[in-house]
Amino acid sequence: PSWTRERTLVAVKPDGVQRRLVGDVIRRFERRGFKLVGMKMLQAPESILAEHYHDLRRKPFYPALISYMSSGPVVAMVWEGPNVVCTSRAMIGHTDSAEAAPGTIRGDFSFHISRNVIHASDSVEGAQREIQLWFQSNELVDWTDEGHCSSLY
Ligand code: DGI
Repeated sequence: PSWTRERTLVAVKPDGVQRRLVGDVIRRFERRGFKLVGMKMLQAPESILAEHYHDLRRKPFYPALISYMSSGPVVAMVWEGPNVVCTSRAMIGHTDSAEAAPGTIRGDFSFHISRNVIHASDSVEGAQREIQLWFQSNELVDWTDEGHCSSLY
């Protein structure tokens, strides 16, 4: 492609799964034109969560964060496309739901930072690290639009 291939990790958190928001999240990323290259549902193990939130380990809310993230399965996804890291952050909205603009995922579905529905990597380097943490390389699928009618004309 003419852009350097960029990927990001998006995860619907346990509250998002329990509230049946997975489809809406996928719809928003597809509608934007991003390409889904990996997806799985899992009960996140403590080892992944500890690594994922390593930088927050000394924060007072850390134990509650880990317990929230363990309260049910998450749906982890890898999305690909130009500027996908930055655009995904704009699409999910501010970390603190109270600050999240309407139209963003958090701004539409959440009113509190402790139940903010979704995760998306906040930098290209962070995304690479998080994708490696959550996915094996054989769980990521390279595919092209060959079967779609737009490739026929
Ligand atoms: O990348 P984000 O998820 O937007 O934000 P982050 O990496 O700074 O924090 C990770 C998660 O930790 C965030 O989605 C919700 C939780 N968190 C962050 N700051 C606070 C918090 N939870 C509570 N209860 N209070 C906080 O101040």
